[in-house]
Amino acid sequence: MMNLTKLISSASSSSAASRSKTLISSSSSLLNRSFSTDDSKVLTIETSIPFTAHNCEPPSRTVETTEKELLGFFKEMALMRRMEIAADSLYKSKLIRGFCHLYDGQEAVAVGMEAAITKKDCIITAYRDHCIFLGRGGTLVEAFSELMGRRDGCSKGKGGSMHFYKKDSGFYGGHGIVGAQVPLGIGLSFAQKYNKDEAVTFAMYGDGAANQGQLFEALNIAALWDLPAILVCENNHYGMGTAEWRAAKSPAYYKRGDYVPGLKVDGMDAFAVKQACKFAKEHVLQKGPIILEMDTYRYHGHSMSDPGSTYRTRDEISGVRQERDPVERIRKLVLAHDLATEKELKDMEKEIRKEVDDAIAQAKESPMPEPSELFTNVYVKGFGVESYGADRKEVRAVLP
Ligand SMILES: Cc1ncc(C[n+]2csc(CCOP(=O)(O)OP(=O)(O)O)c2C)c(N)n1
Ligand SMILES: [Mg+2]
Repeated sequence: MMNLTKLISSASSSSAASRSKTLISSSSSLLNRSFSTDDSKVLTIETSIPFTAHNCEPPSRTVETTEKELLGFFKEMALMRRMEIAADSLYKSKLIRGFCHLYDGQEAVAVGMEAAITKKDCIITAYRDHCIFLGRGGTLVEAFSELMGRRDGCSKGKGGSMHFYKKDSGFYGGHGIVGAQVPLGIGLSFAQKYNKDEAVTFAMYGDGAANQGQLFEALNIAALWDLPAILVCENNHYGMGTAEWRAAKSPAYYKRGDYVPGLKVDGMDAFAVKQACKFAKEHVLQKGPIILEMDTYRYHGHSMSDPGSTYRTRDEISGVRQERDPVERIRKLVLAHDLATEKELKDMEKEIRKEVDDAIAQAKESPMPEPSELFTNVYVKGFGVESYGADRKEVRAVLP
């Protein structure tokens, strides 16, 4: 069993209450009780713990933000949380079928990363992809339609939970083969460098995938050619039901690139994630790849078929919720800066709930894809793909 105290306290050196005191270094505007926050008003926030660096100088713990961004973080993360909880219910009522991997607990990674980059930068991830898609500007209706296999889904209802895409804002999926998205991400970063885009790629993978050979092969090429690639290891401490210590000789994933620099980040602190991603983007554009290990946690089981409580204790899960929850962390900051009252935040959550329910209702109206759609989006159009029989002599079909 994972070391419970270590997991819970790894990112909280002090209690939540005393922590929020040290976090606030700007004067909070007592008068600003409405949501008409000032976009230009700069606040400075201290990250929960310092960054731990490998082969590089770590960035500062002091992060700049604005009132608008802080409140925006709360809204985005609460929306993601609600979307995942609703997906859980839809799965249980059999409106979502097949695989479904939820992201609740890990929201700070998606939100913090997005805050540091632009849509010219690319993201590619594994199957735990719903919230990354939302972060890239995908809509709730597209997300729920995809989950329920409907035509209005972001992959036309043909991808499902594991294969969300939004290419027009640099999101390249949504991949089911563990680790396989990392070499693809390195390919994206190669294209960015080749085309002189001045943009970077975030290739995300889990602690389980971190032990795969293809990751190191791709990293070698990325380092050799100084590609603008950021490898983001979302360390939620389990690969399915296997705790990291049972799978990895060294679970210090930020150091696993050896000659490639790395940074360990509190992945439950959206501002630490933002700071790390900003730092990483500047780094890779000049010096080639870096690894960011995000220390995070998933509340749900691995997928909907895993209750998530056989290989870890309930105390461990509730301990992380109480001490490190990413949404609660932001709520405390909003309150400490007096940007909203507790009631106003609760009302915002009610609104979010309604927004999610409305999106589900709309997604349910979306029809299933036509059967002819089975043959589209499989191969690139115009390549004249032909299908042969087993004898390979007779052409049986020419795919559209
Ligand atoms: C090549 C390959 N091997 C095994 C699997 C089955 N599998 C799916 S998810 C998973 C665990 C991966 O864990 P991790 O990388 O930590 O990601 P997390 O689910 O925690 O986000 C495994 C073994 C797979 N999909 N692909
Ligand atoms: Mg994992």
